Amino acid sequence: MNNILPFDNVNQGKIACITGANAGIGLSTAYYFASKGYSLILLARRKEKLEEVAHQIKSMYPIDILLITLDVRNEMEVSKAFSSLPEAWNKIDFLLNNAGKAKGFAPFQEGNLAHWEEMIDTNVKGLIYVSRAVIPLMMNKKRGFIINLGSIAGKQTYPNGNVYCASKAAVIALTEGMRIDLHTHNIRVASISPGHVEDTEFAMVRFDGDKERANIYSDFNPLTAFDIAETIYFMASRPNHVNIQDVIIMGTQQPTATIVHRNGRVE
Ligand code: 8X3
Repeated sequence: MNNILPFDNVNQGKIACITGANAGIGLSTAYYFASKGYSLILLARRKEKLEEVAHQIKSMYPIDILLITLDVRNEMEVSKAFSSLPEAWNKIDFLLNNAGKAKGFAPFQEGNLAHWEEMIDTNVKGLIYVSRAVIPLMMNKKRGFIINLGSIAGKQTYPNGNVYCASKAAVIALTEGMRIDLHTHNIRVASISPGHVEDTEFAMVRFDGDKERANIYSDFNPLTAFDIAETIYFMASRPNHVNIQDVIIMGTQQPTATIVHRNGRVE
């Protein structure tokens, strides 16, 4: 799933922190930033998988990696992890708030409360907890860049998307709020909102492991996690006076959240 990039040490000494680093866009971004010489702080819930990810990345790129196993929904764990970072790791340059999920796809009147709590706790509250813990470190450094993973769902509400769409609309609002409050601290804040992205766990999680329902990418050419990682790196690698604030990125066959031209894998 990850295009192999040659190593370039252009960001030596810089630290990028990525949440939800075990899969999909987070994983692809971890590889991408590693290839560009960043040291990585990788956060995820599954310890063994995270260790395997770090092992694979290190086998390809000579960078340092710090692993933090936690659930971003746990505010105590999040604040403890960031307030007790080793000295060598507490000057974070870049944060990708990627941890997030969709659970369920039903009309609001039939929605599952547990699914809603899980999405709000992860997509909104988790992002708030991590940002609140990382921002003071960036303020100490008088520099930083935060990219929040939005979604086309946060820009265009679609049928059955209800609470997921609301959670991603909140990500966009939080991005704007953080940007307004942090610009005087020389901290850039931006969001990226993709449409359909394959080679992620998104559809399988949304449809609770139902492979048939999750088979939503085979009859058109969606974005890949690599496409998003590449764009995130482009945003992050602009000069410090440039902030690409808000990116909507869609596959060519998907002009809106609800329209997909399912006429095969057009290149
Ligand atoms: C993922 C994209 O359109 O399935 O957030 O909501 S979509």
